[in-house]
Order: sequence, then C-alpha cells, then structure tokens
Amino acid sequence: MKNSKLVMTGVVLALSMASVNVMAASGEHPNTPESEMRYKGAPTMGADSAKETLTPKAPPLTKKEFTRAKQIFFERCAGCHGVLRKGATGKPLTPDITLTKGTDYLKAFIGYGSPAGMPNFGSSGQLSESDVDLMARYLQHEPPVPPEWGMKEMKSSWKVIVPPEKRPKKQMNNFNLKNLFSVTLRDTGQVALIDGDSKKIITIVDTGYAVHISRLSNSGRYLFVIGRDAKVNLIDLWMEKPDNVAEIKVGMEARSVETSKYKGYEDKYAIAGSYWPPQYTIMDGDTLEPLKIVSTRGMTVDTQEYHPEPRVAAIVASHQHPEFIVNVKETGKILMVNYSDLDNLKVTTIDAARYLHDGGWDSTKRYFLTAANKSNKIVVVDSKTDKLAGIVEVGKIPHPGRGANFEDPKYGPVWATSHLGDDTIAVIGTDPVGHKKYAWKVVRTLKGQGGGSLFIKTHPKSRHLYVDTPLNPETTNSQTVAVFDLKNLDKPYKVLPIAKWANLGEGPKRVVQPEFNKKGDEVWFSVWSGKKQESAIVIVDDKTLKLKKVIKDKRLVTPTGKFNVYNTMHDIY
Ligand code: DHE
Repeated sequence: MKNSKLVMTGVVLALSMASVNVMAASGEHPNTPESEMRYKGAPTMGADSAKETLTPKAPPLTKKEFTRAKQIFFERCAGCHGVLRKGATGKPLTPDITLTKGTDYLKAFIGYGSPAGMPNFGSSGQLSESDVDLMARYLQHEPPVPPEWGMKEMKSSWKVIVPPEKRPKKQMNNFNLKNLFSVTLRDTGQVALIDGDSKKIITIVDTGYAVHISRLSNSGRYLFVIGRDAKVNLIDLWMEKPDNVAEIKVGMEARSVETSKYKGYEDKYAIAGSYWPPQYTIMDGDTLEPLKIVSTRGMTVDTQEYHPEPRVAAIVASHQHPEFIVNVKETGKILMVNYSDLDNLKVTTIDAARYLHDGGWDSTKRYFLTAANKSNKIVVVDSKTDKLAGIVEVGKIPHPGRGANFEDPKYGPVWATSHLGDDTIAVIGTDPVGHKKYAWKVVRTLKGQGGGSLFIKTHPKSRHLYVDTPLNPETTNSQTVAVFDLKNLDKPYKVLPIAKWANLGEGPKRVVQPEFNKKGDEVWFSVWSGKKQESAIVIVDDKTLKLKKVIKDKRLVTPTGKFNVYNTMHDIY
C-alpha cells in the first residue's frame, strides 16, 4: 500500500477536489492513511437548527462564538464523532469526558491530532489558532441537538407532484428503460438519466442535495433517489420525459433508500434510512406517503450501552420474506423489518458488529454480506432463517459497495470486497451446501493497486473483476482501475488508464464505481473531478478491455454513482 502521505479533514469530500489536493499536501498525519481520512464525509446537516445551550461548568463562550463553533463542528467533526458527540469512528466527546481533559489538552489534541486518527487541524493550517481555542472550549459544553423530524415535519415536506391516477398507464417513451443509467451528479443535487444504448443524456432531474444513491422499484418503473439532505425523489420512468412525481424529506440527513421486492409486495413500499434523526421511514411505494417511522436509538451490540444516534446505513429488500434488512451503524445491529403488517411491526434484531456500512447479496440472494467497517469484518445474514450466518475477518476497513459475485475456479461461488484501509481484496466463499468448508471464510486474498478502494464489480457474463481506488493518494492509482482475470486469479491484474482515456483538463479525475450495462458486455466508470472542472463517463468493452466511448457534457458535473436499471432491479453484481 502506498498511502503514506497523510492528513485530511472530515469535510474533504464536500470541498472541491482541487482544494483537497492542496490540503492533502499541507500537513502530516502519522497514523491515518489519507485515503481513509478522505472518506469522512460531507458536512453534517442541521447546524442552523440545533439548539444552543451553555453548560455552566464549561469555559465561557459568547453566543457568536457558540454559533461559529457549532458550524465548524457540524462541518468538520460530526461525520466521525457523531452529531451528539457520542462517538462513531471518532472518539466520544461528551462533556463528562471533555471537562475532565480541560482546554489545554483539547487544544493540543485538535491542533496536533492523535495517533488514533484525529487530524492535526491546527498544525496543518485548517483551523486558525483562535478557532482551535474556540473548539477546545466549545467541546466542554453540552452538544447542541438538532430537532427531531417526525410525521408532522414529513407530511409538511411531502409533495405528490403527479398523482398516480394522472400518471401514464403505459410507457410513453421509446427508451430501452432496462438499460437506462441513473447517474449521481453529486455537487449539483441532480441525477442524469443516460440511455445505455445510445449513450445520450435523456434528461437531468433535480433531486436532493449531494445525491447519494438511486434504487429501482421491483417493476423497474420507478426510480428512487436519496440526497444527503434526506430528500427522497420518486421519478416515473414511464413518462414521455421521465421526471419527479413525488418527493419527501425523511429527516435532515440520510444515505439509503430501497423498495419492497417480495412476491405480492412488488412496488408497494419504499423505505429510507436517516442519519439524523436516527430512524427509518416506510412509505407508500407510488406516492411516498410516510406510513411508519421507527427510531433506531438503543443499545450497542458489544458494550450494551445506550447510543442516542445510531445512523441507518445500507438497506436491502429481502427476496425470502416481506422484509427490509436495515444496517444500524453505531449499534452494530441488523434489523429484519417485516412490512407485512405495519400496525404490528415485527422486527428481528441480529447482533452483528460496529460500524455497519454497505453491502450486498450473494449470487443466490439468500445471504446478505455487509461491512462492519471499523471492525474489519464482513457480517453474513441468512435472510431465509433471519439469523446470523457468519462473521468474517477481512482487511482494513472493508468497503464493498454491493460487492462482486463470481465462480472461483477452486472454491466455487464467492463474493468479494475491496478495502479503504489496505490494498487487499477479500474473496469469501458463499456456498454452504456445495462448498461447505469454504463458506463464510476468506478463501483468497488478492493484492490490488492500493488502499482507498470504494467499489468492486463484475457481472455473471463477465470474466473480469474491476477494482477502483479513487481515494488512493497516488494519481497513478486514483485515476486508473485494476482488472483481474476471474479464470486465472493468480495472474497479475491489468491496469486501465480510465482518466487518461477521458482526456480531460485539470482536476483530480478520480475513477469511481464500475457499473455494467444490462447485457454485461460494457463497464461504465465515472471520472470524478471538482465542481468547476470537467468530468466524464468512460465506457470500456468488457471482452477486449478497450475504450468504447467517453461521454462528456457540460451538464455532467461531479458524476459518482451509476445505477443501471436492470442490474439494480435484479441485484446483479
Ligand atoms: Fe457513500 C453507498 C454512506 C461518502 C458514493 N454510502 C453508500 C451507502 C451508505 C453510504 C450508507 C449504502 C447505501 C445503501 O446501499 O442503501 N457515503 C456514506 C457516508 O456516510 C460517507 C462516508 C460520507 C458522507 O458524508 O456521505 C459516504 N459515498 C461517499 C462518497 O464520497 C462517494 C464516493 C461519492 C458521492 O457520491 O458522494 C459515495 N456511496 C456512494 C455510492 C454508493 C454509496 C456510489 C452506492 C454504491 C452501490 O453500488 O450501490
């Protein structure tokens, strides 16, 4: 792993990537790889509305200072330490702890960082001396709490733009919808709908702020998009020009949305998980009317202490039961939420590990494999029995996206993840019947280009495994992708110069998230640059590994995630 140049703030992903590079070079941080620090996230929402209360025992702060410190905390610190400072990937910073440490200790900590991963905000020049002092005093006060977001707030944000009865009765356009791609335009709060056949942008749809993911209804008619600001958009792909037909805000900050897929419930419900408030919301599938809101606050899986802010990470829809599978990050619990009777909601809680993040299905869609990223584990849930099937130790900070399924020549059906914190790819056996001795074990460890990997992808028709490294500090890694030959995994990987092929000007040009087309013969990559710089989508022929097409358009601002309708509908990865 080459990521020895270190440092970063928690906000880097929100900044233009050009400024990221400047900041990366501005200081040293001995124990946290830059790739890891880069992933700490965008500013946390809700600072404006979080109530400010001074704590009598804490050092004085003026009202103006309190407001400024709160803003800095939400922008730079909350992603790791949590809004309520109870700790997540960063340490807890509640007044019972900070008051005993005192101002000078906290100033040193904020200024110079710590070996455990705290960036050196002061010595790197990211915070001025007076802001370091301000933050040290602020942290000794009770954390300001953003408001709750219940049914009343949801209902007042909810809009049905085109009611179901006024929507088309059949597809009104001639697009091959199954091969459509929904592409996140991260910094404009939009998605681009691109025709996978002609590679032309069909339309750009306005969605929430810093859009995160897209998911499809079971039928493939409705596209659901969630923004970091917790806005869910429902887009009807049957309209002559696909557009929003409903929207709602399910909280102040969120990352996940999914739709019901079990037989008899196709397209019936949607669910969105929020970071703040910590809760999930089940909605009507074709209007987004909020039906049921459930808090995820509760006890942690290991120390069994109360956590006030367990954020909802990935959600998948079960194919075995009418259930949503909900990852709760800070408590480390996986909830099997049965939606067959919303008035008598049955939730099976599976003890997993902290901090649950993303994941996907094995090829049979019975087992859900998900990363407990800071525990360096992949947790396996059997969605048929609703029980834990295994916990697998992998490399440092697994980040599978939805992972990659393929047939290993030696070990049978496997699922793989790459890692943010090291250069390995863990290949895990997934066939407890035919290959029992390999099930839920790492059967191979491949060596990739480096740490800072976010996504890995293959397709049942492909013999290639693509591994990105967008957050690796070396541009030779962040602007390229590694390709493994699935028929010969001992062979060294090939490197495709994706960003070079895009032929863009200045910019970080991070190559992120491979996604196949419906046929499984093309792979699409985003070349992600800053908001004011040119980005592109690069399409590679999966058989020949040659460049097939570059999509450039001034509307393609900061493209990141891409979701092929067919593959997303059917969980093909
Ligand atoms: Fe993501 C998936 C959370 C930063 C691109 N991201 C997810 C999921 C979660 C999550 C919980 C799983 C959703 C699901 O399956 O239901 N992501 C977070 C964060 O908390 C984090 C670290 C910081 C933040 O503030 O958001 C974060 N994510 C990023 C990025 O910086 C990325 C690279 C660019 C971007 O668009 O913001 C990014 N995340 C993605 C993508 C997916 C995703 C493309 C879906 C991958 C897939 O194939 O399903």
